[in-house]
Amino acid sequence: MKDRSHIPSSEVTPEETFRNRRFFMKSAIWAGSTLATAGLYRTFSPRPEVKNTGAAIATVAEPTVQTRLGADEKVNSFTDIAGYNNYYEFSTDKSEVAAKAKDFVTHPWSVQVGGLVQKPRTFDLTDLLKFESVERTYRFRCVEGWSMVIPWVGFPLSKLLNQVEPLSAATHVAFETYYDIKQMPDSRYAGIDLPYVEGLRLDEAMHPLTLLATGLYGKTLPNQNGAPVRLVVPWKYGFKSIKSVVKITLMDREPPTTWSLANPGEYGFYSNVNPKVDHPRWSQAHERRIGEMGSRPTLMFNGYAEQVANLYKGMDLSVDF
Ligand SMILES: Nc1nc2c(c(=O)[nH]1)N[C@H]1C(S)=C(S)[C@@H](COP(=O)(O)O)O[C@H]1N2
Ligand SMILES: [Mo]
Repeated sequence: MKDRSHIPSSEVTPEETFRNRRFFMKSAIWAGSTLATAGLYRTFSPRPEVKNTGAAIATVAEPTVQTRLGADEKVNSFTDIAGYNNYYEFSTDKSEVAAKAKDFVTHPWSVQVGGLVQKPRTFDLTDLLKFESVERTYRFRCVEGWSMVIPWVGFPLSKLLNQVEPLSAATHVAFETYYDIKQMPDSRYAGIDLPYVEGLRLDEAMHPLTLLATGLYGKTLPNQNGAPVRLVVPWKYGFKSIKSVVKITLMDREPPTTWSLANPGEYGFYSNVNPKVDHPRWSQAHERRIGEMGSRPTLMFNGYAEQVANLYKGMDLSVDF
């Protein structure tokens, strides 16, 4: 982490503490399938005590709730997560993104939220860090066929959307990534139109699993993972989880999305993880978990069917892919 001075110490968890915390998290399980329950996220393991080990560690505020939704699967290492990245603005080579994004300026930063809302508002980074932070360990499945398990830190997107009060006409949410060719010189080789844009239906955006992440592994989000704030939608292919967000716009129609603009036959708006709907050029039935040998079966909705399948009732997911 080059500079975390913009992150209040209350937001920073030392890795040491984080590792101890893993212990507690093991016992934390997804408490049920009914997401409508208010306060659901409070039913997990109690906040563990933070021991000051004497190192340069402030007594930090833990994310208030830790939830493991990667079942008992092994969490990927920080090195895996921060060293193997898709971020085409910086490089199309996964192993080069980290180095090329190293000096990306992520502060000051603001996210402009508008469109069909009662109270349009620009949130700067300090505003975003005021949302109560939670830690969520999610499976993450790239459309290319690899996956990881990632301990994100962030807050439900719904909390931000509720503050701007979507109008009843709003049905969708559009997202846009920061773009500056000077800071992202290799973006001229990206082969996609930039800025990178993504979108969700409003009910998907409001779903409690949908996060705005500001960290991972208890630390400030690395630039290569989409600092300072990125979307995480764990039941969809990774490209829906748009990085370094600067704009969120409520709309009354499906917004354009980068990969479906680039190749509509291969990438749809929904892009739900679905082992039964193959990519035109490869099967989606299995995936390679980074750090594992061989392959494992891909799960419907990436293993979150119980939580999200109801969003797609009545839809033909091979048509609305
Ligand atoms: N702005 C932007 N967001 C992006 C991408 C990108 O190239 N640009 N790549 C997507 C893809 S394909 C994946 S798999 C994930 C990768 O996230 P990670 O590097 O944190 O694992 O980010 C997604 N978000
Ligand atoms: Mo991806």
